[in-house]
Amino acid sequence: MVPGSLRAYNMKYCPYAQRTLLALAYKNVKFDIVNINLKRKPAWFLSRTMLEKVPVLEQADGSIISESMVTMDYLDEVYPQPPLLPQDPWKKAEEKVWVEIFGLSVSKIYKLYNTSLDEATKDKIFEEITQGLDVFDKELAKRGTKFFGGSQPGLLDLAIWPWFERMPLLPLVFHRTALTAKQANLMKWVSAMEEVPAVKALIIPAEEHAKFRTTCMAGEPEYDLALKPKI
Ligand SMILES: N[C@@H](CCC(=O)N[C@@H](CS)C(=O)NCC(=O)O)C(=O)O
Repeated sequence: MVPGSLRAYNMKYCPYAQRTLLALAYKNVKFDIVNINLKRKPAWFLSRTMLEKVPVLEQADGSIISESMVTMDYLDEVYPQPPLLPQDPWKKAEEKVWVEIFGLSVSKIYKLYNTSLDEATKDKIFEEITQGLDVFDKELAKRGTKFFGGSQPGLLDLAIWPWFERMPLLPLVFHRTALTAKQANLMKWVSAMEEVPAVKALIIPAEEHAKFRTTCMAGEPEYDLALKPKI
């Protein structure tokens, strides 16, 4: 590994790992990526992390940290520009609370991919996701800013983006949608996020996300999908 650079252990389609990559890219930190097959985790990976999940961030001395929010926090401390969090400790904490709220609402989207769900349960999950989106739409209106972080994206923007990148999967996989014109502030926010260079650099097209999800639902996740020849 290049001295002074970082290594991100990743799974290409993992929204949590994408948080770490977004923070690295946003702060222009040098890093390389090692993708892990999560279904057959290599022994060398398991021997290095007790949490057995991606993302994992490694520095040149071989020491590691895990958990997406921990890695984002670390990166924000060590590479303060551009900042992800406000200076004020209370406001900092509030932003992290919002990430938790997101975790309990919109990120429930993943429950939908359980193939044994009946239609009524799917309806209920869609309703919960919509309610969660409404909460974030209102919060953005209350803040009156382009991004949750203000005129530039902050921690909350980058931490929740991966789920919005995957929102266009819903029509592709379930033929229905959760984010609609009703959440006009969020719709505008999505367009603004799509123009952020770090977001642009890491974006994966909805069709590829959908293909990956389909392989997961079939029981054999295809982690190297994008490497397969298109024949
Ligand atoms: N709380 C963790 C969640 C990370 C997570 O769930 N990662 C998934 C992939 S998206 C994982 O590595 N799962 C391990 C497995 O599938 O065995 C974080 O925020 O980093």
